[in-house]
Amino acid sequence: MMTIRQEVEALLAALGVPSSLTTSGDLTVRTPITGEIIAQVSTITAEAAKAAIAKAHAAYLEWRNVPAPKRGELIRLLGEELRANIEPLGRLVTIESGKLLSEGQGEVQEMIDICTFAAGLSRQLAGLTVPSERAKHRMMETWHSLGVVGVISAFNFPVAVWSWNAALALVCGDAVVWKPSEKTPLTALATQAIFERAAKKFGAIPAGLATLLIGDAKVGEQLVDSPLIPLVSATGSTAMGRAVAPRLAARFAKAILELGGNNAAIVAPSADLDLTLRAIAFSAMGTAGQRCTTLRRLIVHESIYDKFIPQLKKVYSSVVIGDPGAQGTLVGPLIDERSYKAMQGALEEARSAGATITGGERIETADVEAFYVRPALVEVSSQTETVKRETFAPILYVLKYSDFAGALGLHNDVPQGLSSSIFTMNLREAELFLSVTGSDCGIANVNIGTSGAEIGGAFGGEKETGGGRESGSDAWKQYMRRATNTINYGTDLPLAQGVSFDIA
Ligand code: UN1
Repeated sequence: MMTIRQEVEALLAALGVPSSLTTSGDLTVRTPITGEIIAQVSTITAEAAKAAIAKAHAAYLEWRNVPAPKRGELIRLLGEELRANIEPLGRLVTIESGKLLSEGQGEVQEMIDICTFAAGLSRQLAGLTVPSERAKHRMMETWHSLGVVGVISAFNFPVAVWSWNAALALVCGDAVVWKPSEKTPLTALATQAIFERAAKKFGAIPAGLATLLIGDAKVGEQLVDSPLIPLVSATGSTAMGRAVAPRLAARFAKAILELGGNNAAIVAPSADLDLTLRAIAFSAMGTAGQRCTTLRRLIVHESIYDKFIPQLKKVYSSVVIGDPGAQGTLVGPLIDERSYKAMQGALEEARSAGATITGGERIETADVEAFYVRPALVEVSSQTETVKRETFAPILYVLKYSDFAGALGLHNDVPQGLSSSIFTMNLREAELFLSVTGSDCGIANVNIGTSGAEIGGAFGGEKETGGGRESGSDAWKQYMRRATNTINYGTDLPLAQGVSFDIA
C-alpha cells in the first residue's frame, strides 16, 4: 500500500510538477488528513518577489497588446488542461486541504467553469455608447487592461479563488501574481504547471505573465505595497483585510476583498423541512465548516423548533467523520490545531454563556496528529459576541424567533455580510428577504443553503466581508480601467452645459 507521501509524489509527477520543487525547501507541507509531512517547498524572499513583480509588469506591457479574443484562447486552453487533470488535481486538493474528494473535484470544476465563462467574456468586454448632448459628437466608453493583479488566496479554496481572478484578469489583458496560503503550496505548484502547459499550447506568452510566489506575509506585503500592482484581490480573514485595505487605500490601489462571513438561514413555519434539513447539513457541515460561505447561524421559527431541531441533532450525531478520501465520509479534518483550538475556545465561551451544545468533541485518531471533530450545534437564547464572530470551524448557532421582523433583525445584526438563505414557501417572506429591507448580504438565497455558489454570479459580500465581487456577472470590470471618449466629427465646438467661451 502506498503511503500518503508516495501518493502525493505520484500525483505531483502526473500533474507535471518537477520533484526538485517539492523535496527540499524551508516550508514543510503537511496533510490535515493524518498530520504527516508530505513535501518540502522553497519559499521566495521579499527581494525576489519584488523582482518577480517587475517581470510581471513587463509581461503585462506586452500582453495588453494581444487582442482580447486571442487572450481568451489561452484561458480556453487552460480550461481544457484543467479538464484533463480534474482527478489528480482534485485529489491533491483533498490531501492538502482536507476537503472531500467530490469537493476537491468540485473545486477544479469551478476552475473549469470560470475558464469557460472568461473565454466567452473575452469577446464581450464591451463599453457603452452614450447619447451626446452636443451635435455631431459621439460619446462612448472603452475598457482597457489595468496592469498586474495581485492575488492572495486562502487554504480552504486553494486553487479555485486563483482561477476566478486569473481567468478574468488574463482575458482583460492583465498579468497575475499569486501568493497562495502557506498551507497549500502543492496545489498552487500543480496549478502553475497546468497553466504553463496551456501557455505552451497557446504559443508564446510573455515570461512572468502568471507568476506564483510561495512565501510568508512579507511576500504578501510586497504585493500590497508595490506601485506596479494597481489591484489586489485578497481572500481571508477580516483581520487580514484590516491589515491590507488601508495600505492599498494609502496608495490609491484598488482592492477586491473577500473576508469573513457569518452566514445565516431563516427557517420559516412553511418551510419544506425535508429539503431544509439536507440544505442545512451541507451548508453547515460541508468542507468541515471551513468555507467562507458556511452556514454559521440558524434562525428557526418557534412553532417548528421542537420538531426540526431534534431532526437536525440526529443528522449531526450520525454524520460520518473521517478520511475525506473514503467513501461515505461527509466531514473531513480541520486544517490544523490552531483551528481546533479556536473551535474549542468558541464552544467554551458559548457554554459559559449558558448555551446547549450537541457535538463539538474531538474524534480521537490513533497515532496521527490530525484534528477531526464532530460538528457542533449550539442552541443560544441571544446573539452574543461569540455568535457574532466568525469561527472558521463547524459550529452552527441556533436561535429561535417568533415574528419575521425579529428574525430579519437577528439575521442582519452581525458585522459580516457574505451569504444568507431563507427556507419558506411563503412568497411574501421570500420576497421581503430578497428586498432592500431584507438580507443585507452579497448573496441571498431562497430554499437553498448559503454555500456552494455558482461561478456565473458575482461572488462576495458587504460590511466586514469587504465589499469585493469576484467571478461572474460584471465582476470583470474591476480588472480593467474605463475611459470615457467623446469624439467631435463636426466643424463647430459646442461646449457641454451650454457654456460659451468665445475667443474671437
Ligand atoms: C470560499 O470559501 O472562500 O460558494 C469560497 C461557495 C464556493 C466558494 C467558496 N463556490 O461555497
